[in-house]
Amino acid sequence: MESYSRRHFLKIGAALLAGGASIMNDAPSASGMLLAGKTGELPTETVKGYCPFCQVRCTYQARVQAGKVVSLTGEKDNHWTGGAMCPKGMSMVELVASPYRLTEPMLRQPDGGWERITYERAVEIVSERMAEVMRKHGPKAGDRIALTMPLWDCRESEIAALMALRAAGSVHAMPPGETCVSSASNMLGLMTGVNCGSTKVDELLNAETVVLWGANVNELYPPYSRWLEQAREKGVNILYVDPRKTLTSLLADMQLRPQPGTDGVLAIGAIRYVLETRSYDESRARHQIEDFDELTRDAADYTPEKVSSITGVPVDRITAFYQAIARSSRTIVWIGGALSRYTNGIHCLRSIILLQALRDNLIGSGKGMLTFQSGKPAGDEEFIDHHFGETKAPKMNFRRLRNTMEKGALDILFLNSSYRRYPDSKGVRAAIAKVPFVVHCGFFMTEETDAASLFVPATFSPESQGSGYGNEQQVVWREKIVQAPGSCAPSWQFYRDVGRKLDPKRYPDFKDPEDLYRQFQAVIPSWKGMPLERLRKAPGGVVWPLFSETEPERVGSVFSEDRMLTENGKMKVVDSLFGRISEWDYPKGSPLGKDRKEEYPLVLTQGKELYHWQQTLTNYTRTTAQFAHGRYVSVNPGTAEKQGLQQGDKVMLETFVGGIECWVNITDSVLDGTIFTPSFYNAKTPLEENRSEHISSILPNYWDRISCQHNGVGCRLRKLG
Ligand SMILES: Nc1nc2c(c(=O)[nH]1)N[C@H]1C(S)=C(S)[C@@H](COP(=O)(O)OP(=O)(O)OC[C@H]3O[C@@H](n4cnc5c(=O)[nH]c(N)nc54)[C@H](O)[C@@H]3O)O[C@H]1N2
Ligand SMILES: Nc1nc2c(c(=O)[nH]1)N[C@H]1C(S)=C(S)[C@@H](COP(=O)(O)OP(=O)(O)OC[C@H]3O[C@@H](n4cnc5c(=O)[nH]c(N)nc54)[C@H](O)[C@@H]3O)O[C@H]1N2
Ligand code: SF4
Ligand SMILES: [Mo]
Repeated sequence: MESYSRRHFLKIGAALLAGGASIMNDAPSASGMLLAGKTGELPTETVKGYCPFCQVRCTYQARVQAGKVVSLTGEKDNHWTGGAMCPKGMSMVELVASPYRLTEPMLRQPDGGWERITYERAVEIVSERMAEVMRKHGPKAGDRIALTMPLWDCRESEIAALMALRAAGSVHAMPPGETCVSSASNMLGLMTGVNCGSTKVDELLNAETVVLWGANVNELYPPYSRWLEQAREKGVNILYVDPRKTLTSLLADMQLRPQPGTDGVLAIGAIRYVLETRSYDESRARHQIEDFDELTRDAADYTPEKVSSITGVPVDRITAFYQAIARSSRTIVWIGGALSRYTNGIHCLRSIILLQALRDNLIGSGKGMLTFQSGKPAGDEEFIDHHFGETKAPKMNFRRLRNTMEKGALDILFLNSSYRRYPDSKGVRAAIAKVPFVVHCGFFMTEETDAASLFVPATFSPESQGSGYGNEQQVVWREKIVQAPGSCAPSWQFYRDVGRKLDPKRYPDFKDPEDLYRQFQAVIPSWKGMPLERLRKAPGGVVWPLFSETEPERVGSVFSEDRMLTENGKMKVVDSLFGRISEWDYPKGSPLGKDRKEEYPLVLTQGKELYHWQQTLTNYTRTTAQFAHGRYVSVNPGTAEKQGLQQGDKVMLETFVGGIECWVNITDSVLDGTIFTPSFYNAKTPLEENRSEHISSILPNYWDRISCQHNGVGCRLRKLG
C-alpha cells in the first residue's frame, strides 16, 4: 500500500490530469496546434451548456476542439440573460483544465496520508459503511448519516444524492439555502405561500418603482443588470438600500445607506408613513392582510425621527424614500441575501412583505418580490417518495447537525459543500473531526479535502449532461461537452452507484441524467409539459411548472387568481411563532445595540464580490484571482483617521471569536464605524492572491430561528508591524 503526503499528491494529481488528457486526445492539443499555426485545420464543434455557478443559470455555446473547451459564448437568444455571462462562469474554461485538480479517489490512512484507490473501491467502501450503520442502528440509522449539499453540477446529481441518503433512511441533507437567503424564502413562503420570487425579472420593466433592498445586482447577478438598465431607460424609479457603495449604486436614482442590520426599522417606518398618509386602499389591504388592524399598533412608534436615529439616515432622505414608495402604484422589491444574514432578519423581511401587501404591490404586473437564489421547482420529494415510500422523519438543520456531530452521534457525513459557509467555521471543523467517516466529493485540495476520510473527484458541468434550474424557475439542459480527466465521476453516477449497491430493489436504475430526467418527467405531473426535447431546443430554458405541453409557460406574477397562495389567501401581521414586528431589535452581537462591547466597537460586514464565486471554485482560477488584491478590509476615511490607519497598513481584523490578517483599503464606500471584507478567500488555494483564512472562521455561531447568520458582529482592527 502506497501512501502520499498531500504535497506529493498535488503533484500526482497534476500528472494524472496530463495523462488523462493525452489518452483523451489522440490528436495534438489545441494549444499545440495554435503554436503550430494550424488552428484552422482543427474541427471545431459547438455544444450547448449552462453555467451552474449561480441562479441566473446562463446558457452558452461551448467551442470544443480536440476534446477541450476553448471558449464559451453566452446564448444570444436566452431571454433572461440576453447572451451575457460573467467572469465566474467564464472561468470554467480554466477550471476544467486546471493543473490543481484532483482526479483520483483517495482514502485516508492511519498516518494521515492518502492512498489512491479506484472509483469502484470508493463506491464499495461507502456503501459498506452505510450498510454497517444500518445494521447497527436499524430504524435510527437515518439520523446517523447526513449530507451537506453544494450547488450541484445538475439537478439529477442532487436527486441521485438525496435518494442515496433515503436508501439508508436519512433525510438530513443541508441545503446551501441555510446560509443563503433562507430567512427570506421562509418568510415569503409563510406569508405569501410562495417561498421564492413572486414575479419575474422581466417584470421590472412594468414597474413604476423598483427597490433593491440589500441586493447588489450589478455585481452579483451581472447579466441581470441589463434589466435594470432597460427599466431605467423606461423611467422606472430605482431605489437602492445598501450601507455600501457598490456597482449597483451607479444605476440607482436614490441610495439609502442605513447602518447595517437596521433595515427592519426602515421598513416598519415605511408602514407607519403609508398608514399615516392614508396611501393605501383599505379594502385591498384587508383582502391581503388578515389581522390588518394590528399594523397600526405595530408601526405606531416608528416615526421618521426614530427611524433616522436608528438607521443613521437623515430624516429628509427617509421621508423622500417613503414618499416614493407611498406614491408608486407598481413596486417590485428585490430582496438581497444581506437581509437574511442578520439575526433580526425575520422581522425585517416580514415588515417588507407587509409593506408590499399594504400598498397592494404583490399581485399583478410590475408588482411583487424578487430574491436571489429563487425557488427551486418542486417534484424531487414526490419522486423520491415514489421510489422509497413516504417518510415523516423530521429533517435536521445544520445547528442540530452540528450538535449531533459534537456529541459523536453522526457516523457518516457526505461533505459536499464547503464547511466554511457556516459561521464559526473552526468550531464546525472541530465538530466534523468527531465524525468517523467523512466523504468529500470535490475538485481541489481544499479545507474540505483535509477534513475527509475519503475523497471522490467530481466533474465540472461541461463533463456531464444534465438539467439545471434558475431564478425564474426556468429549467435548462446541457449536453456532455468534454470527457472528464482521470477517474472524475459526476455526482449522479457516484450516488447512483452507492444507492444501487445499498438498495437495488428501491433505488431506481438509470443510465445517465437523460434517462433519469425522462423517468422523473413521466412520474411527476408538474413536469409533464417539459419533455427533454423541448428543453434541448429552448435557448433560455422552459419555465416550470407545466402540467401539459399545450399549457403556456407562466409569465409575470405567481398570484394569478388575485390572492396569495396561503391557505386562506391572506397573510398575518402577528405570527404565533415569530411574534410582532415591533419587537424588532439590533442583530445579536452588534455594537450598535445592547450587545456593544467597548473592545469591539466596529460593525463587521462581509459578502460577495463580482470576481468571485462562493468559498471554493473560483479561488483556483487566474481568470478571477487576477482581480482579487489579497485579503483587504474596507475602512471609511473617518474610521481610519480615528484609528491612525494608513492606506495599505497591515492589521488584524478581530472579533471575540478570532482574528484574520488583512490590509487596509481606505474608502468612503463603507460607512464610518463599519468595515467590509470579502467572503470568498480560502487558505489552501495555490493562488496567493486568493489565500487567506476564511472570514467565517471569525464569525460567531449565531442563528435566528431559521438560518445561520454572518453579519453585523462587533470587531476591531489591530495594527500590525
Ligand atoms: N460574484 C458573485 N456573485 C454571486 C455569488 C458569489 O459568490 N459571487 N453568489 C450568489 C449567491 S449564492 C447569492 S445568495 C447572491 C447573494 O447576493 P447578495 O445577497 O446581494 O450578496 P451579499 O454580498 O451577501 O450582500 C449584498 C449587499 O448587501 C449589503 N449589505 C450588508 N449589510 C446590509 C444591511 O444591513 N442592509 C442592507 N440593505 N444591505 C446590506 C452589502 O453591502 C452587499 O453589497 O449572490 C449570487 N451572486
Ligand atoms: N461568511 C460568509 N459565508 C457565506 C456567505 C457569505 O456571504 N459570507 N454566503 C452564503 C451563501 S449565499 C451560500 S449560497 C453558501 C455557498 O456555500 P457552498 O455551497 O459551500 O459553496 P461553494 O464554495 O461553491 O462550495 C461548493 C463545493 O461543493 C463541491 N461541488 C461543487 N459542485 C459539485 C457537484 O456537482 N457535486 C459534488 N459532489 N460536489 C460539488 C465543490 O467541492 C465545491 O467546493 O455560502 C454561504 N456562506
Ligand atoms: S451570472 Fe451566474 S450563471 Fe451566469 S455566468 Fe455568471 S455565475 Fe454563471
Ligand atoms: Mo447563496
